[in-house]
Amino acid sequence: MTIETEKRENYEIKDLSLKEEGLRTMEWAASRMPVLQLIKKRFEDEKPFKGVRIGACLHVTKETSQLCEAWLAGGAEVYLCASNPLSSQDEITAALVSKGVNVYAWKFMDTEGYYRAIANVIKSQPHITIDDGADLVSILHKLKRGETDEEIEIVKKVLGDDTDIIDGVWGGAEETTTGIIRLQAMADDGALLYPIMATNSSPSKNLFDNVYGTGQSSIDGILRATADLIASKVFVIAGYGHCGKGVAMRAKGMGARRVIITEIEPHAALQAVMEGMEVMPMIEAAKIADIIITATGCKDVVRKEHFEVMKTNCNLSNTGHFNVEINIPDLESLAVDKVRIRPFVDQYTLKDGKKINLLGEGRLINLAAAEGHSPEIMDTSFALQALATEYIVENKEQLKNIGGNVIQIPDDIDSNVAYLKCEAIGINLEVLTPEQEKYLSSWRVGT
Ligand code: RBV
Repeated sequence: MTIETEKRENYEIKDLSLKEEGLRTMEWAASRMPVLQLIKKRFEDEKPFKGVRIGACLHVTKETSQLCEAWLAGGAEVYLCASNPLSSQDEITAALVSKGVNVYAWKFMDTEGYYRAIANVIKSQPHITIDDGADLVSILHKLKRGETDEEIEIVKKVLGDDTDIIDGVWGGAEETTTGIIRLQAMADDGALLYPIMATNSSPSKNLFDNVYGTGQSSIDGILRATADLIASKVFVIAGYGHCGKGVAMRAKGMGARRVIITEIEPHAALQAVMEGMEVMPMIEAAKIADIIITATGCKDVVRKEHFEVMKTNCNLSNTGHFNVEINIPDLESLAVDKVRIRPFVDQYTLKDGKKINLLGEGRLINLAAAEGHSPEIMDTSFALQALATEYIVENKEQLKNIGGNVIQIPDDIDSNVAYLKCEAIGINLEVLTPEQEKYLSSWRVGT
């Protein structure tokens, strides 16, 4: 089904009249994102983005609206498209248009709409790209390489022959693990054409956003989709990276009877066991699961052989960036019937009458059925993104020499974000005495 949109040169969104609701929600988010507000205030005074065009492909949420406001305060022209077809909040898109952001995003975009939106951001000839999953970077590079596929065909309908835009880009930043993996693979192949700051690799991002953000918002997504009880259930999590750890911790806290992890990596598997969880292959876990959630960044984690052994009424979801972790074509091929039971639940009936519930079309459940991570978490993630953007402007000449590499946000920027967050939420730290500093820095001082 194609959603009807409202279109102008500077936006394509669902409904401009949702603006007031969006503005109220933006205020709600602002009051929970103190670090970003501090940065916004400084940007307002210093105007680091005067004359700078920022092209961003992010989940268009109330939290992202605050990052956009910080960029606007700094004098930027901002072009924003969705990084997932299901994650945009339509009231926020309307409010952002009223603030002067060029927005191309709506909830339930189809493939055509999704790539048309990316094309509109590319058309602005951004100096800086901000990605969540690397779709914007990927399309820019495909255009440069002169490749054609279904996505590029859609993009070209917007751009015409004017496709050589990448040369004007100074640098970019990437929000998520999956994006970093894609970009690092490009860099290793010599295919990446400009430097990208790995926001996701900063401790102030992945120690909090990926663990506690994903932990809470994924459970929130499952609950909003199903309203099922978690206590007493067998809860299976594929992957025990930062995201899997967060989900497992919260599933345990909600009273799941068994929390089971599937892993390919021995350290992660051992960590899970030490935390009191079970570890087993998916083919075993699938037989007993009430709820399965994938958090691996890999494809086909749940596939035909697993659907075949599942219990009836198993709830299946994904919190990884792309909808490839659950093999949906396999599920479709086994099913004799499919019914949308609730807004984010598709119930598949298999030949033997067994029911399998796919949540949020296998797209990241926290953003499809819920609202993504809470503002308190995105405060630090987007503070880093704001500062990464400023870093790119300040260092654009040096970045030319770095070329197509994935680079870290400098440590001092990262720790400053963490210090500011502590201050904002009233956490007082110890301070080293001069003797302690000396002790820690000198190898001459004995034990
Ligand atoms: N994420 N954004 C939000 N509320 O805007 N919630 C989650 C939001 C990001 C998060 O940083 C993660 O790395 C990425 O979405 C996964 O696509």
